Amino acid sequence: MLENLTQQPPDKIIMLSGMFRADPRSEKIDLGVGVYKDANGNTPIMRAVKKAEQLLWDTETTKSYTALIGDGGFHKVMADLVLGDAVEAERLSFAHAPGGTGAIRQILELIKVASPDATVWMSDPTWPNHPAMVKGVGIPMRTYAYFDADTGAVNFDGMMADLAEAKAGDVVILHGCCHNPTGANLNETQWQQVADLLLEKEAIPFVDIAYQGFGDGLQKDAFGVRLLAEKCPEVLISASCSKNFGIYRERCGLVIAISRDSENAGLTQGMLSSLNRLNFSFPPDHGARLVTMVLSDPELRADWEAELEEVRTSMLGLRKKLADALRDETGSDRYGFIAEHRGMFSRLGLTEEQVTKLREDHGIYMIGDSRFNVAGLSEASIPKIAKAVVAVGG
Ligand code: PLP
Ligand code: TYF
Repeated sequence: MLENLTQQPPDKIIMLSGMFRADPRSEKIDLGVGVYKDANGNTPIMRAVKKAEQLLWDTETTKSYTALIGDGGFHKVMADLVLGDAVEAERLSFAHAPGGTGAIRQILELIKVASPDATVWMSDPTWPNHPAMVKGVGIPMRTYAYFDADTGAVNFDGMMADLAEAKAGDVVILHGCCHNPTGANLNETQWQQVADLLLEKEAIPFVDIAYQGFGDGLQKDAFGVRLLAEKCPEVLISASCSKNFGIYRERCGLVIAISRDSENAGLTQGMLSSLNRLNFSFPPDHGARLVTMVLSDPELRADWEAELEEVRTSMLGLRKKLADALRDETGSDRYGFIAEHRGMFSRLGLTEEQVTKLREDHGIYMIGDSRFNVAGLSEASIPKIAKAVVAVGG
């Protein structure tokens, strides 16, 4: 049987991490996979998360199962974090899933059963797991224009023109903030226009929010998702706790579905519960427990918010320093967009060959589309990176 299997395309981001680890050069620089790193290159456990973990060790009395959809306390704190008071609680349903990726998968399966004829739209470009998973679930997909490589900004006219072709019942994936891979984001007016267009077309927004707090701050990063929640009768949301709580390997993500009314929310809740049971029964609890403790305890929450703010501002500082260094090296402002972008990523706009040269000749690792992880930069490496970019012709 197993000899019938065919070779599957690798995840290019994960493959690059393997190549980096295997590189013996001590001066190598990892700007690949989207994991936060501090000034020493470590991915720390956040202070409040560590304290919650210690508290949990002292107070946890059972490891018995939770519920198929995870713990209600976790749903509540996360709904509050992501949505604030944008929508009545009775219209919400939830499913805790293994990571934001797991939440995306569950949403796609929900779409497949609820609306077999729907097309799922995604930005061009987007996180490679979006098309891979949509294809894997067997849903037709289309892309909408998103990025203007010449200016480094959102190609908003192109986006609106493409989305105008969405049919009633189609689902449109939007990055809640900190677009991966481009770092270019919608402004508040543009979010309004997208919301109005989706309402007019009766298309359903699916907001993937994986970096809340990494862009302009916890509240501002939720502007788009909250606006859609206020305006649209149905919204699907996948929220990841991997980055903003630094609990990547705990696999903590959440489906939040907004239905038209409480009756539909009950139906949605039933299906989400069933989908969890069919795929993995109970979700992993540890990460969700930590998130719930941090968000419920005023002291832990304040410390978490403070540390998240340190992370956010340090990435903004690194963006500015790289943009400045590239301006000095090139004598032009063509990399100025790096300081304007938000989140963990931007694309330098290099060719695949130039990216390969950066890796082979300079030990600088970034994704083939020239996406780099801002948190992988450091004060020490920025001048070297700027010189190398110019040396490869960037
Ligand atoms: N969505 C986007 C756009 C991402 O970049 C990521 C990656 O971190 C995720 C979702 C989900 O990540 P995880 O499954 O680690 O929570
Ligand atoms: O884009 C990134 O680098 C992060 C991490 O299959 C990631 O979102 C990368 C690949 C993957 C899962 C997570």
